Amino acid sequence: MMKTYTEITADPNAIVQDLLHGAGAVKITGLFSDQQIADARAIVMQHSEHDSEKVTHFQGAAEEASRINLQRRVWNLLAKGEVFSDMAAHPVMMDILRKFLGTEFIMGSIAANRILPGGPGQEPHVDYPYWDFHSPESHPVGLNGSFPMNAQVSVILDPFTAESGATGYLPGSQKELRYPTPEDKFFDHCEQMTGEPGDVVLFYGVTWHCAMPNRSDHDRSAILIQYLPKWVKPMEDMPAALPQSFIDAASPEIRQLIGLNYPYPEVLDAAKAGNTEGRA
Ligand SMILES: O=C(O)CCC(=O)C(=O)O
Ligand SMILES: [Fe+2]
Repeated sequence: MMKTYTEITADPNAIVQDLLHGAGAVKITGLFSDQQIADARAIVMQHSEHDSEKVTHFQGAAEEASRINLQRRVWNLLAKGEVFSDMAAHPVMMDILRKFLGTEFIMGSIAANRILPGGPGQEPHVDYPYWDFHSPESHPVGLNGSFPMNAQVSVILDPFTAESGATGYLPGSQKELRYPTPEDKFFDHCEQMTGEPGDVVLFYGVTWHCAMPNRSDHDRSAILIQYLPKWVKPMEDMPAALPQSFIDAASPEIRQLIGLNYPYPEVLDAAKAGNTEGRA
């Protein structure tokens, strides 16, 4: 069972322990105002009303393919409203993530997942950069979950209930880095990350999880933010997708998050002698 923290009680060290050795997920309340949630939700709804062809993933069984247009993504949210920069760089989250992923961590993606009434759930999975861990041989030998290369944040925009398809997850499954198999009977054992609009769930992405089917009569949207250590290749190419005016005006935190502080890969032949501070 995941623990709940408030903005005031959030102790980064305790949360890091919960992510690594406890349930693998925590809920934090009180980070966002009703206005911020309403703004974010309106933008997500507007951008997903007629645009269901965007890439999505973990789409579930073939028989659900006909309903896949009921699960909709909105990518590159930093470009779509200032509220998403406030969400990405919330100081309470930044503090926890510095402890979990190292002080110079980055953001790999900020997108919305909207599941309309009747929309299908996903297959249980682990998240990027482990999401092809069904082929462990494509990763370095001995890789395990003892140190994190991912943290996931869901900012909940609609009531997340058992009925509406709150994210399902198996507490403790982050302790062994592997994909769930049919024998694990994920759906018999999973709990759900239920919450109210404005609640935040922070989880370690090697925890088995998936969106569940939306059997309610209302939309079920969340902002999904992926954070990574500085040296993991991000999933969304944010510097390429954002206008130059956004980059010029970005705060130090947003510059860090979109990867502008970490120079590699770099053409080192062209690097100026005076520029080599910190390199071997
Ligand atoms: O929307 C959700 O509940 C979870 C989505 C998810 O896990 C994913 O797309 O990787
Ligand atoms: Fe996921």
